[in-house]
Amino acid sequence: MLANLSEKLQKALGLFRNRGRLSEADVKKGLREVKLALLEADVNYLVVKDFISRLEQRCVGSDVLTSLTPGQQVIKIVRDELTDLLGGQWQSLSIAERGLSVYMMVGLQGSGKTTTTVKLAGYLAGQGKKPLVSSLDYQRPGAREQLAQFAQGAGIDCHNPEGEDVIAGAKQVTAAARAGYDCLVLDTAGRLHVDDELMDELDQVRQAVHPTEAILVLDSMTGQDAVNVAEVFAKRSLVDSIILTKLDSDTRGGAALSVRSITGCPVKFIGTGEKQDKLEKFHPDRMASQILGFGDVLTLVEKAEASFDRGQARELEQKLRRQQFTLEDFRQQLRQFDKLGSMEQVLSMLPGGAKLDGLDFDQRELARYDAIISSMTPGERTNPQIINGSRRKRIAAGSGTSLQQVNKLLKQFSAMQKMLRQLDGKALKKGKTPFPFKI
Ligand SMILES: Nc1nc2c(ncn2[C@@H]2O[C@H](COP(=O)(O)OP(=O)(O)OP(=O)(O)O)[C@@H](O)[C@H]2O)c(=O)[nH]1
Ligand SMILES: [Mg+2]
Repeated sequence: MLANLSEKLQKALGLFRNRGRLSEADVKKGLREVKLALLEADVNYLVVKDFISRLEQRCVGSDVLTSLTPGQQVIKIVRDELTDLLGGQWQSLSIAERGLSVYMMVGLQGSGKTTTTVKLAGYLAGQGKKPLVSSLDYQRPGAREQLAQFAQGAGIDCHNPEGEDVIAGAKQVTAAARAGYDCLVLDTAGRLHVDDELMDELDQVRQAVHPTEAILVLDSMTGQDAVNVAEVFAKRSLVDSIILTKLDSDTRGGAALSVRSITGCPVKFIGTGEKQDKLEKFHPDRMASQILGFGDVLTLVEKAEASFDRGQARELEQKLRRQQFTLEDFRQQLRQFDKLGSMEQVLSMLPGGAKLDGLDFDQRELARYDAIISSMTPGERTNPQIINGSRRKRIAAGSGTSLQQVNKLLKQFSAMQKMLRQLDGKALKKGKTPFPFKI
């Protein structure tokens, strides 16, 4: 996610890392690189200007440069400010105090409203709610039928209104939802561009149904345009919160970084794929960590907790922190993968994981890996360097694989360990961590 921006920012922050002393000029130089990275990512100019000037004020400030670890302090400040820019804390969906909660999805054509309507209903169902979805898209032929089909595929109830009047339809479905559901997600029509007709229609629907939350669905790939659209919707008071879609695509990231600051509305979820389960909560702090290359160990641990028992999850967390991830742990992970997600997803959440792209793990090889590791002795699993030529042959024969396959596994595992060690190798030996905060 946001790989390009992340790479550039990490490079800029590299100017601060492992530096014993920093002058004011060094800080300015580093922050200039940060600024360029943000502008290239299509982050709104005013947002960048403001962000950099806050950073400058805090970094050049009195006690940072004279501290023992100025580089680390600067990196910590960048992370804190980026978290703030993205909105601080994750904000959950508002829920009606009494009766039906209504979520009205608005946005331009093709932004992902219909897809996200069903995803959000799926999320609500996962929270123990009983959601209904309904389409008020009278604009595009077949739009209502499309929602009905998506909903059916996801096992979500759908009730589309009769007739051809949007407002009457909105009232009709709200009444229907009150009868047997606790939340209603309303899909609406999109337009190619923001126009008054669309705004007026949405205004009327809003007044007719009094949504608990009007949610603007924004295509993050449209960058600065998405932010302009959001600004117009926010000015017309047509939006309470935002969902950014298509963050899995090759987006430069400008919308993700600017939209909160420009509209004042929180981003609550992100869409990370076309499929129904690709809706994630937007945690500003974790996103900032991931962008700056500190990984998202928290999300990984949460996922692990959801699929393993708590004890195992804590153990994994400890091992990742202490960098004692052995082949034995690797094998246990392989066995949990069905529940945990793909290797690629797991790697992408480890610090520096995005850089492992070239390693090319093949999901279909996982069973073979399991067999190979099972043919090793416990000593070999904790200490793979003892696996010499004859041991490799024995392992290949024992697991019914080839020498090349054993070599490939060992090579991949060693690259993974090296990456984990590189995290803070030298500094760890000296007994201190290079991170200004715990991962
Ligand atoms: N990669 C990716 N594609 C997405 C995501 N969300 C939606 N899409 C795709 O974007 C396209 C448009 O999505 P729709 O849900 O139909 O968008 P819409 O806003 O309802 O469009 P209109 O009804 O025409 O206004 C579809 O091909 C979706 O599969 C996402 O998070 N990631
Ligand atoms: Mg639609």
